[in-house]
Amino acid sequence: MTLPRLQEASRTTWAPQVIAPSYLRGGEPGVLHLGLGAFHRAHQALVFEHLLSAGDGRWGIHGVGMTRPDLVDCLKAQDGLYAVRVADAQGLKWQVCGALWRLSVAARQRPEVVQAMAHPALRWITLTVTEKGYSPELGQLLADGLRLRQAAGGAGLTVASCDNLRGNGQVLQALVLAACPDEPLRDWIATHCAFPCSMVDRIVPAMSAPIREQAQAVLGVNDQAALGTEGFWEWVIENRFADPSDAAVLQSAGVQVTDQVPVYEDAKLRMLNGSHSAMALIGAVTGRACISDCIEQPHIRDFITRLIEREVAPHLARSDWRDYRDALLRRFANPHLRHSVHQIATDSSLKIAQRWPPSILGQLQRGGSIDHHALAAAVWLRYALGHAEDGTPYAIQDPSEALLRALAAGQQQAPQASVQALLARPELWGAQLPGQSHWVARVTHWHQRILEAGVDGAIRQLLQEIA
Ligand code: CS2
Repeated sequence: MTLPRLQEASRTTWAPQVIAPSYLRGGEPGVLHLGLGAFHRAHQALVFEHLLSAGDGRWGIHGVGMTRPDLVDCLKAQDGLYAVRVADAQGLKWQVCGALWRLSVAARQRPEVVQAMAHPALRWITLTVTEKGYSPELGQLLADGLRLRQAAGGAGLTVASCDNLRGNGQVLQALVLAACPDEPLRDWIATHCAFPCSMVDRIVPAMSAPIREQAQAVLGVNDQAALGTEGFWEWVIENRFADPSDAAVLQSAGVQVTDQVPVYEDAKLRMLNGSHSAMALIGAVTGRACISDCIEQPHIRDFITRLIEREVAPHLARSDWRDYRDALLRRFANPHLRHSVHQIATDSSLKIAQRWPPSILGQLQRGGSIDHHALAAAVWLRYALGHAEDGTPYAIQDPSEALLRALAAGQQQAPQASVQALLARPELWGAQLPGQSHWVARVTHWHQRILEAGVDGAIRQLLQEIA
């Protein structure tokens, strides 16, 4: 039997336990979102959905896919609707999100996206374009839109980067200002627009066939854009808005508005994302498919716990980091998520510099252990060979794939030279870490252990040897 597609027209057939939009959808969106990946749809879109459901119609989203038309076409065929399964030890629920009111693809409809930035109803632009999206082209797209808005005499906008980059608001503002050719536009942006920094947190695996099948079974309709996520979410945003009254509105939906974003950002990037990158590489090389498959191994759990406690936490200002750690270990173990290690290992060359070096540098400065991060870095070199320890090949999806493969190729014959070549690259590690001899020595040490005993063997040795 072919089921009807998830659409407004099939509403009457949705299963009754599904949480559905209860407000009138449509009209002019107040938010333009760039980067329509799974994360946005299961995080901010649901915050805006909450506000829309509470009767504030200013938060409808014009969702813009940056390059891939397939997802946008799929969502268009579903009137912008998609289901989200929220599942963890606290329970399981399904929600259909109605916040996407309009859809475009930037690569296909650039003029439409630029025009949208000038519409009087627009109040916010949000972005989840991933680490590699912060290109001059992105700056130009925003600068072109803001120029049109300025020319039309429009009000300023809040432009919020929500990617896993340190100081993401400042990074974005600098990119936009660099793309503005003239002083008056730069002045207008500086005076009227706000670029708050944000820390966003929710584990949202990429779309998958099992979730689509479950959506079909539970909802009774065919949803090709269904997503799974966890109950936990945090959005901590800097108190810097084009319209200051937005602070209270966001707070009413559970968003934390603060001047302390770096405190949360550092903890999240180094504890969650830093552990994620380490486990992703370990899992890929040892043939474990998901983060939960890694963390359920006692030696990996101990390794990650110690990495956080010994090498990350001493450099954090987030005073409740222990609670965050406990929550994280539970979140990693969530059996519903099936969060693929290869998804997280994607673009490691851009992610790791945000996630590991601040802890390593902090530890070097205070003379503390760097062995957990050193072992993780050694696993990265092993990962770059492109096959697991049992010989199964995997794809390396990374803009630096060729470089990584070249650095990794000689590691059996000339291990020390390979480690040194990997660690010498400032584009992978930032400016300060390359050349730190103790760091090079420890990565060389753990790399040798990996060659001799495999990744699991090396982790067990570390746990035994470093009390
Ligand atoms: C992950 C993040 O793919 C990755 O690099 O570390 O997407 C992570 O799941 C989120 O930042 C959680 O908030």
